[in-house]
Amino acid sequence: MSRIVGHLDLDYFYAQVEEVENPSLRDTPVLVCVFSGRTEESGVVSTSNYKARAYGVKSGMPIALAKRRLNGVEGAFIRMDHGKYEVYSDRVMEIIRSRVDVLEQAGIDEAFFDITKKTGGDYGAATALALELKDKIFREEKLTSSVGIGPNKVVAKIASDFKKPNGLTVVRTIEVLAFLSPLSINRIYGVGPKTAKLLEENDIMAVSDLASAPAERLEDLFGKKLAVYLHNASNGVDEEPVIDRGGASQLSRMITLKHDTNDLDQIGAELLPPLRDVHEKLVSKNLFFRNVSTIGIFKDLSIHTRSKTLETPTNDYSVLEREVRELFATLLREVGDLRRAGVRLSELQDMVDQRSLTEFAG
Ligand code: TTP
Ligand code: CA
Repeated sequence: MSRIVGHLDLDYFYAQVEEVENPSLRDTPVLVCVFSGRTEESGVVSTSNYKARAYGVKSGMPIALAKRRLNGVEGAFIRMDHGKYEVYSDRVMEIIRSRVDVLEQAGIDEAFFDITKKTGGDYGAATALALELKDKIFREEKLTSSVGIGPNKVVAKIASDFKKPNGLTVVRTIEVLAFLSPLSINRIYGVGPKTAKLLEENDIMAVSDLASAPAERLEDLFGKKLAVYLHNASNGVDEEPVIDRGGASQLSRMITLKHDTNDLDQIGAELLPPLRDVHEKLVSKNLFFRNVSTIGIFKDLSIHTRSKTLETPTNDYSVLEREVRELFATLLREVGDLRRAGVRLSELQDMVDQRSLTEFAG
Protein backbone atom coordinates (compact mmCIF):
# COMPACT_ATOMS: atom_id res chain seq x y z
CA MET A 1 0.00 0.00 0.00
CA SER A 2 1.41 3.43 -0.86
CA ARG A 3 1.64 5.98 1.91
CA ILE A 4 -0.72 8.86 2.64
CA VAL A 5 0.88 11.76 4.48
CA GLY A 6 -0.60 15.06 5.66
CA HIS A 7 0.75 18.43 6.73
CA LEU A 8 -1.30 20.83 8.83
CA ASP A 9 -0.32 24.46 9.33
CA LEU A 10 -2.29 26.87 11.50
CA ASP A 11 -3.11 30.12 9.70
CA TYR A 12 -1.40 33.38 10.76
CA PHE A 13 -0.89 31.60 14.04
CA TYR A 14 0.18 34.10 16.72
CA ALA A 15 -2.11 36.79 15.33
CA GLN A 16 -5.02 34.36 15.07
CA VAL A 17 -4.61 33.35 18.72
CA GLU A 18 -4.83 37.04 19.64
CA GLU A 19 -8.05 37.30 17.59
CA VAL A 20 -9.50 34.25 19.35
CA GLU A 21 -8.82 35.84 22.72
CA ASN A 22 -10.15 39.20 21.63
CA PRO A 23 -12.66 38.78 18.77
CA SER A 24 -13.09 42.55 18.43
CA LEU A 25 -9.66 42.52 16.73
CA ARG A 26 -10.98 40.55 13.76
CA ASP A 27 -11.72 43.58 11.62
CA THR A 28 -8.43 45.30 12.47
CA PRO A 29 -4.90 44.76 11.22
CA VAL A 30 -3.26 42.71 14.01
CA LEU A 31 0.52 42.78 14.33
CA VAL A 32 2.19 40.51 16.89
CA CYS A 33 5.47 42.18 17.74
CA VAL A 34 8.71 41.55 19.55
CA PHE A 35 9.48 44.91 21.14
CA SER A 36 13.16 45.45 21.72
CA GLY A 37 12.43 48.16 24.24
CA ARG A 38 14.52 51.17 23.25
CA THR A 39 11.63 53.17 21.84
CA GLU A 40 7.96 52.36 21.49
CA GLU A 41 8.54 51.57 17.83
CA SER A 42 11.73 49.55 18.06
CA GLY A 43 11.38 45.89 17.35
CA VAL A 44 10.04 43.64 14.62
CA VAL A 45 6.75 42.15 13.54
CA SER A 46 6.67 38.44 14.32
CA THR A 47 3.52 37.80 12.34
CA SER A 48 0.32 39.57 11.36
CA ASN A 49 -3.24 38.76 10.31
CA TYR A 50 -4.38 38.90 6.68
CA LYS A 51 -5.93 42.35 7.21
CA ALA A 52 -2.44 43.66 7.98
CA ARG A 53 -0.81 41.65 5.19
CA ALA A 54 -3.13 43.37 2.71
CA TYR A 55 -1.21 46.58 3.47
CA GLY A 56 2.12 44.88 2.83
CA VAL A 57 3.00 44.03 6.41
CA LYS A 58 5.38 41.05 6.56
CA SER A 59 6.98 38.81 9.21
CA GLY A 60 10.36 40.13 10.32
CA MET A 61 9.59 43.71 9.24
CA PRO A 62 10.59 46.55 11.61
CA ILE A 63 7.56 47.85 13.52
CA ALA A 64 8.17 51.42 12.32
CA LEU A 65 8.05 50.30 8.68
CA ALA A 66 4.91 48.23 9.31
CA LYS A 67 3.28 51.34 10.78
CA ARG A 68 4.11 53.29 7.65
CA ARG A 69 2.68 50.52 5.49
CA LEU A 70 -0.63 50.77 7.37
CA ASN A 71 -0.74 54.29 6.01
CA GLY A 72 -2.75 55.91 8.79
CA VAL A 73 -5.05 52.93 9.36
CA GLU A 74 -5.11 51.97 13.01
CA GLY A 75 -3.62 48.58 13.79
CA ALA A 76 -3.37 46.54 16.99
CA PHE A 77 0.29 46.12 17.93
CA ILE A 78 0.40 43.25 20.40
CA ARG A 79 3.34 41.97 22.41
CA MET A 80 4.26 38.41 21.50
CA ASP A 81 3.46 35.91 24.28
CA HIS A 82 5.12 32.67 23.27
CA GLY A 83 3.90 30.74 26.32
CA LYS A 84 0.32 31.50 25.40
CA TYR A 85 0.75 30.26 21.82
CA GLU A 86 2.32 27.07 23.18
CA VAL A 87 -0.81 26.33 25.23
CA TYR A 88 -2.92 26.53 22.06
CA SER A 89 -0.31 24.59 20.09
CA ASP A 90 -0.23 21.73 22.64
CA ARG A 91 -4.01 21.37 22.51
CA VAL A 92 -4.10 21.38 18.70
CA MET A 93 -1.32 18.76 18.54
CA GLU A 94 -3.31 16.51 20.90
CA ILE A 95 -6.38 16.82 18.67
CA ILE A 96 -4.32 15.67 15.68
CA ARG A 97 -2.30 13.03 17.55
CA SER A 98 -5.43 11.19 18.68
CA ARG A 99 -6.70 10.82 15.11
CA VAL A 100 -3.64 9.79 13.07
CA ASP A 101 -1.18 6.86 12.88
CA VAL A 102 1.93 8.95 13.61
CA LEU A 103 2.35 12.65 14.37
CA GLU A 104 5.54 14.59 13.81
CA GLN A 105 5.38 18.11 15.19
CA ALA A 106 7.52 20.29 12.94
CA GLY A 107 7.08 23.66 14.61
CA ILE A 108 4.82 25.48 17.04
CA ASP A 109 2.04 25.68 14.43
CA GLU A 110 2.69 22.81 12.05
CA ALA A 111 2.83 19.04 11.97
CA PHE A 112 3.19 16.15 9.57
CA PHE A 113 1.07 13.06 10.04
CA ASP A 114 0.97 9.61 8.52
CA ILE A 115 -2.56 8.28 7.93
CA THR A 116 -1.82 5.28 5.69
CA LYS A 117 -3.23 2.68 8.11
CA LYS A 118 -6.02 4.90 9.33
CA THR A 119 -7.33 5.43 5.79
CA GLY A 120 -6.35 2.09 4.26
CA GLY A 121 -4.47 4.13 1.64
CA ASP A 122 -7.71 5.64 0.34
CA TYR A 123 -7.65 9.33 -0.61
CA GLY A 124 -11.39 9.71 -0.09
CA ALA A 125 -10.99 8.62 3.53
CA ALA A 126 -7.92 10.88 3.84
CA THR A 127 -9.92 13.87 2.64
CA ALA A 128 -12.66 13.14 5.16
CA LEU A 129 -10.09 12.84 7.94
CA ALA A 130 -8.42 16.12 6.97
CA LEU A 131 -11.80 17.87 7.09
CA GLU A 132 -12.50 16.27 10.46
CA LEU A 133 -9.19 17.60 11.84
CA LYS A 134 -9.81 21.11 10.53
CA ASP A 135 -13.34 21.07 11.88
CA LYS A 136 -12.38 19.74 15.31
CA ILE A 137 -9.59 22.34 15.67
CA PHE A 138 -11.99 25.07 14.64
CA ARG A 139 -14.77 23.96 16.96
CA GLU A 140 -12.52 23.43 19.99
CA GLU A 141 -9.97 26.21 19.54
CA LYS A 142 -11.65 28.58 17.04
CA LEU A 143 -8.52 28.37 14.91
CA THR A 144 -8.46 27.88 11.14
CA SER A 145 -5.76 25.78 9.55
CA SER A 146 -4.59 24.73 6.13
CA VAL A 147 -3.98 21.09 5.29
CA GLY A 148 -2.17 19.32 2.50
CA ILE A 149 -2.54 15.61 1.74
CA GLY A 150 -0.23 13.65 -0.55
CA PRO A 151 1.94 10.57 -0.94
CA ASN A 152 4.86 12.03 1.07
CA LYS A 153 6.07 14.92 3.25
CA VAL A 154 7.44 17.09 0.44
CA VAL A 155 4.14 17.03 -1.47
CA ALA A 156 2.00 17.40 1.70
CA LYS A 157 3.97 20.46 2.82
CA ILE A 158 3.67 22.20 -0.56
CA ALA A 159 -0.02 21.29 -0.68
CA SER A 160 -0.81 22.80 2.74
CA ASP A 161 0.70 26.06 1.56
CA PHE A 162 -1.17 25.99 -1.76
CA LYS A 163 -4.49 27.40 -0.51
CA LYS A 164 -4.26 29.63 2.53
CA PRO A 165 -5.94 30.49 4.82
CA ASN A 166 -8.40 27.73 5.72
CA GLY A 167 -7.49 25.57 2.74
CA LEU A 168 -7.43 21.88 1.97
CA THR A 169 -5.44 20.55 -0.96
CA VAL A 170 -5.40 16.85 -1.76
CA VAL A 171 -2.84 15.61 -4.27
CA ARG A 172 -3.27 11.99 -5.26
CA THR A 173 -0.23 10.04 -6.41
CA ILE A 174 -1.20 10.25 -10.10
CA GLU A 175 -1.71 14.03 -9.80
CA VAL A 176 1.65 14.81 -8.19
CA LEU A 177 3.61 15.79 -11.31
CA ALA A 178 0.80 17.92 -12.76
CA PHE A 179 0.41 19.65 -9.38
CA LEU A 180 4.10 20.40 -8.89
CA SER A 181 5.18 21.25 -12.45
CA PRO A 182 3.89 24.82 -12.79
CA LEU A 183 4.88 25.88 -9.26
CA SER A 184 7.81 28.16 -8.63
CA ILE A 185 10.94 26.42 -7.32
CA ASN A 186 10.88 28.32 -4.04
CA ARG A 187 7.76 26.37 -3.07
CA ILE A 188 9.97 23.35 -2.44
CA TYR A 189 10.94 22.97 1.17
CA GLY A 190 14.64 23.67 1.59
CA VAL A 191 14.92 26.01 -1.41
CA GLY A 192 15.87 29.26 0.27
CA PRO A 193 16.84 32.57 -1.38
CA LYS A 194 20.41 31.41 -2.10
CA THR A 195 19.46 28.15 -3.80
CA ALA A 196 16.62 29.91 -5.65
CA LYS A 197 18.98 32.56 -7.00
CA LEU A 198 21.45 29.99 -8.29
CA LEU A 199 18.64 28.00 -9.92
CA GLU A 200 17.17 31.10 -11.57
CA GLU A 201 20.57 32.12 -12.90
CA ASN A 202 20.55 28.75 -14.61
CA ASP A 203 17.08 29.32 -16.10
CA ILE A 204 15.44 26.91 -13.70
CA MET A 205 12.29 28.78 -12.64
CA ALA A 206 9.47 26.26 -12.34
CA VAL A 207 9.48 22.94 -10.58
CA SER A 208 9.14 21.27 -14.01
CA ASP A 209 12.45 22.88 -15.10
CA LEU A 210 14.09 21.46 -12.00
CA ALA A 211 12.50 18.04 -12.50
CA SER A 212 13.98 17.74 -15.99
CA ALA A 213 17.38 19.34 -15.26
CA PRO A 214 20.26 16.92 -15.96
CA ALA A 215 21.60 15.35 -12.75
CA GLU A 216 25.24 16.31 -13.53
CA ARG A 217 24.27 19.96 -13.92
CA LEU A 218 22.54 20.04 -10.54
CA GLU A 219 25.48 18.21 -8.96
CA ASP A 220 27.93 20.79 -10.32
CA LEU A 221 25.82 23.55 -8.85
CA PHE A 222 24.86 22.11 -5.47
CA GLY A 223 26.93 19.02 -4.72
CA LYS A 224 25.64 15.47 -4.67
CA LYS A 225 23.40 15.55 -1.59
CA LEU A 226 21.33 18.66 -2.35
CA ALA A 227 21.23 17.78 -6.06
CA VAL A 228 19.68 14.39 -5.34
CA TYR A 229 17.16 15.94 -2.93
CA LEU A 230 16.15 18.64 -5.45
CA HIS A 231 15.82 16.14 -8.26
CA ASN A 232 13.66 13.82 -6.18
CA ALA A 233 11.55 16.55 -4.58
CA SER A 234 10.77 18.22 -7.89
CA ASN A 235 9.65 14.85 -9.20
CA GLY A 236 7.44 14.40 -6.15
CA VAL A 237 9.64 11.65 -4.74
CA ASP A 238 10.38 11.63 -1.02
CA GLU A 239 10.89 8.61 1.21
CA GLU A 240 11.32 10.47 4.53
CA PRO A 241 9.19 8.75 7.16
CA VAL A 242 6.89 10.66 9.51
CA ILE A 243 8.58 10.24 12.88
CA ASP A 244 7.15 10.79 16.33
CA ARG A 245 10.14 12.56 17.84
CA GLY A 246 10.26 10.70 21.13
CA GLY A 247 6.79 11.20 22.54
CA ALA A 248 6.00 14.13 24.74
CA SER A 249 8.06 17.24 24.18
CA GLN A 250 6.15 18.82 27.02
CA LEU A 251 4.10 17.82 30.04
CA SER A 252 1.29 20.02 31.25
CA ARG A 253 -1.66 20.10 33.63
CA MET A 254 -4.52 22.60 33.91
CA ILE A 255 -7.11 22.84 36.64
CA THR A 256 -10.26 24.91 37.12
CA LEU A 257 -10.03 26.72 40.44
CA LYS A 258 -12.83 26.31 42.99
CA HIS A 259 -13.44 30.09 42.84
CA ASP A 260 -11.95 32.79 40.65
CA THR A 261 -9.04 34.07 42.71
CA ASN A 262 -5.83 36.07 42.80
CA ASP A 263 -4.62 34.47 46.02
CA LEU A 264 -1.20 32.82 45.66
CA ASP A 265 -1.66 30.43 48.60
CA GLN A 266 -5.08 29.33 47.40
CA ILE A 267 -3.81 28.68 43.88
CA GLY A 268 -0.68 26.99 45.24
CA ALA A 269 -2.77 24.63 47.38
CA GLU A 270 -5.11 23.68 44.54
CA LEU A 271 -2.21 23.15 42.16
CA LEU A 272 -0.39 20.79 44.49
CA PRO A 273 -1.98 17.52 43.28
CA PRO A 274 -1.49 18.29 39.55
CA LEU A 275 2.06 19.45 40.26
CA ARG A 276 2.85 16.17 42.05
CA ASP A 277 1.19 14.31 39.22
CA VAL A 278 3.21 16.02 36.49
CA HIS A 279 6.40 15.44 38.51
CA GLU A 280 5.57 11.75 38.89
CA LYS A 281 5.07 11.52 35.12
CA LEU A 282 8.44 13.19 34.57
CA VAL A 283 10.26 10.78 36.86
CA SER A 284 8.48 7.72 35.49
CA LYS A 285 9.61 8.67 31.99
CA ASN A 286 13.19 9.27 33.15
CA LEU A 287 13.03 12.87 32.02
CA PHE A 288 14.52 16.19 33.17
CA PHE A 289 12.90 19.55 32.41
CA ARG A 290 14.68 22.76 31.60
CA ASN A 291 11.77 25.12 31.03
CA VAL A 292 8.82 25.65 33.34
CA SER A 293 5.79 27.85 32.60
CA THR A 294 2.83 28.86 34.66
CA ILE A 295 -0.44 29.48 32.90
CA GLY A 296 -3.37 31.58 34.09
CA ILE A 297 -6.73 31.63 32.32
CA PHE A 298 -9.24 34.38 33.06
CA LYS A 299 -13.02 34.67 33.00
CA ASP A 300 -12.88 35.94 29.42
CA LEU A 301 -10.71 32.88 28.59
CA SER A 302 -7.65 35.00 27.80
CA ILE A 303 -4.39 33.31 28.73
CA HIS A 304 -1.37 34.80 30.47
CA THR A 305 1.86 32.93 31.00
CA ARG A 306 5.21 33.34 32.67
CA SER A 307 8.10 31.03 32.05
CA LYS A 308 11.64 30.38 33.12
CA THR A 309 14.48 28.45 31.56
CA LEU A 310 16.79 26.86 34.12
CA GLU A 311 20.54 26.86 33.72
CA THR A 312 20.65 23.09 34.02
CA PRO A 313 17.85 20.59 33.52
CA THR A 314 16.47 18.94 36.65
CA ASN A 315 13.81 16.56 37.94
CA ASP A 316 13.97 17.90 41.50
CA TYR A 317 10.47 18.38 42.93
CA SER A 318 11.48 21.14 45.34
CA VAL A 319 12.97 23.16 42.47
CA LEU A 320 9.77 22.67 40.49
CA GLU A 321 7.56 23.79 43.36
CA ARG A 322 9.72 26.83 44.13
CA GLU A 323 9.87 27.98 40.49
CA VAL A 324 6.14 27.53 40.00
CA ARG A 325 5.43 29.58 43.11
CA GLU A 326 7.74 32.38 42.02
CA LEU A 327 6.31 32.46 38.51
CA PHE A 328 2.74 32.58 39.85
CA ALA A 329 3.73 35.36 42.24
CA THR A 330 4.85 37.58 39.33
CA LEU A 331 1.92 36.55 37.15
CA LEU A 332 -0.62 37.38 39.86
CA ARG A 333 0.97 40.74 40.60
CA GLU A 334 0.25 41.83 37.05
CA VAL A 335 -3.22 40.42 36.50
CA GLY A 336 -6.66 39.91 38.07
CA ASP A 337 -8.53 36.82 39.28
CA LEU A 338 -7.77 33.53 37.59
CA ARG A 339 -10.44 31.03 36.64
CA ARG A 340 -8.03 28.25 35.66
CA ALA A 341 -4.38 27.66 36.45
CA GLY A 342 -1.79 25.36 35.03
CA VAL A 343 1.81 24.40 34.72
CA ARG A 344 3.82 23.23 31.74
CA LEU A 345 7.25 21.62 31.63
CA SER A 346 9.15 21.72 28.37
CA GLU A 347 12.62 21.28 26.89
CA LEU A 348 12.41 17.77 28.26
CA GLN A 349 15.53 15.65 28.07
CA ASP A 350 16.34 12.02 28.70
CA MET A 351 18.14 11.28 31.93
CA VAL A 352 20.63 9.25 29.88
CA ASP A 353 21.54 12.23 27.67
CA GLN A 354 21.81 14.25 30.82
CA ARG A 355 24.25 11.85 32.48
CA SER A 356 26.49 11.70 29.43
CA LEU A 357 26.47 15.51 29.26
CA THR A 358 27.67 15.86 32.84
CA GLU A 359 30.25 13.15 32.22
CA PHE A 360 31.59 15.15 29.30
CA ALA A 361 31.51 18.29 31.36
CA GLY A 362 33.38 16.55 34.20
P1 TTP B 1 4.28 30.65 9.65
O1 TTP B 1 3.47 29.39 9.60
O2 TTP B 1 5.35 30.84 8.67
O3 TTP B 1 3.33 31.93 9.51
P2 TTP B 1 1.91 32.25 10.05
O4 TTP B 1 1.31 31.12 10.79
O5 TTP B 1 1.99 33.53 10.82
O6 TTP B 1 1.12 32.56 8.74
P3 TTP B 1 0.52 31.58 7.61
O7 TTP B 1 0.83 30.18 8.04
O8 TTP B 1 -0.94 31.88 7.57
O9 TTP B 1 1.21 31.98 6.36
O10 TTP B 1 4.89 30.83 11.11
C1 TTP B 1 4.27 30.36 12.30
C2 TTP B 1 4.50 31.31 13.46
O11 TTP B 1 5.90 31.52 13.65
C3 TTP B 1 3.93 32.71 13.23
O12 TTP B 1 2.59 32.87 13.63
C4 TTP B 1 4.86 33.59 14.02
C5 TTP B 1 6.18 32.87 13.99
N1 TTP B 1 7.08 33.54 13.01
C6 TTP B 1 7.97 34.48 13.50
O13 TTP B 1 8.02 34.77 14.69
N2 TTP B 1 8.79 35.12 12.58
C7 TTP B 1 8.77 34.85 11.25
O14 TTP B 1 9.53 35.45 10.46
C8 TTP B 1 7.83 33.86 10.76
C9 TTP B 1 7.73 33.54 9.30
C10 TTP B 1 7.02 33.24 11.69
CA1 CA C 1 1.23 28.99 9.94
